[in-house]
Amino acid sequence: MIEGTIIRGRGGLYTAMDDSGNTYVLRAKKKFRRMGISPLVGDKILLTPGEISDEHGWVEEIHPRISQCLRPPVANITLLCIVVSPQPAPDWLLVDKLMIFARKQLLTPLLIVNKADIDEGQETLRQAKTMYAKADMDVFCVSAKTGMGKEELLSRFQDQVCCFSGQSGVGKSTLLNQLFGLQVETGDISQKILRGKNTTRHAELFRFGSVTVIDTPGFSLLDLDEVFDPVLLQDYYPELAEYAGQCRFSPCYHATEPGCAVRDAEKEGILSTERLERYRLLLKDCREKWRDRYD
Ligand SMILES: Nc1nc2c(ncn2[C@@H]2O[C@H](COP(=O)(O)OP(=O)(O)OP(=O)(O)O)[C@@H](O)[C@H]2O)c(=O)[nH]1
Ligand SMILES: [Mg+2]
Ligand SMILES: [Zn+2]
Repeated sequence: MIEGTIIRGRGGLYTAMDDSGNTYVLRAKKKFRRMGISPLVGDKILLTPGEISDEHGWVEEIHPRISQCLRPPVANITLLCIVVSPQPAPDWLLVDKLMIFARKQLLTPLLIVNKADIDEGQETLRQAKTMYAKADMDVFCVSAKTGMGKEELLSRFQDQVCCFSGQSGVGKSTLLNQLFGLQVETGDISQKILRGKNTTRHAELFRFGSVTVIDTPGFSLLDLDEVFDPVLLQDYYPELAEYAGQCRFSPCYHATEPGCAVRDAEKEGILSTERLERYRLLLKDCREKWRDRYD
């Protein structure tokens, strides 16, 4: 059997690559379905190649995952790169949700502000830096078009398995092409709705020396579908950690409680109101799901 990594999968057919760069088309053994597991892009596997050249082989074993993301569905990534751009305009709530997903998986989230060449006055970057200054999230500014900021990003990517994620049209595939000289298909922004057109349809993994990158399809809706105790939500906001135990109520949700240290810091302009308003929106959602969890 051969060790490989799944680089793409569609319609039950998976493509895996071995260390020498050979690729294999495979199907998953039936036992995986019984186990309720399906292979994901990024999975490390054991495979047997097809016996004749045009016959598919088999995914025999899936090695334990060091991380698993469901949105986008990828395995073993170490960095979740959230890409935003001035056009389409950033959906910061989506960014926050992706950050929460990343932190729940113990993955490092990282924010990439792309299209610096059309970001007048670097407004998107400025917003990002203000909102996430204390959120323990690195913010990179690049232009996939001109290559600006490319070197910094590449050095951060060394030895990492990075997954590009974010809205359609922000330039994830263009950035991949710029970073590695690829020619992945990219799309336009619809002038009517100022949104991307969902050009990338499937996750795909690329490897360049010690850097592994997965391109994924853009999306605009994301549910915090996992049900968890709403008091835990604040744990995914690094900027709130230093206020733990300083509020009058315990636990404090930092929503409307009096004597709340987080709200005080917000009023003093130490914490970002925009980010906290979005936190409260997610908190509300989280509370409703928690309340209805036995329905
Ligand atoms: N001006 C400018 N345009 C860019 C930049 N990066 C990407 N674009 C343009 O943005 C559009 C969308 O780029 P894509 O790379 O297809 O976006 P995507 O995020 O992969 O979109 P999906 O695959 O649909 O999720 C294309 O017209 C690109 O040329 C950039 O840095 N500057
Ligand atoms: Mg794309
Ligand atoms: Zn509080």
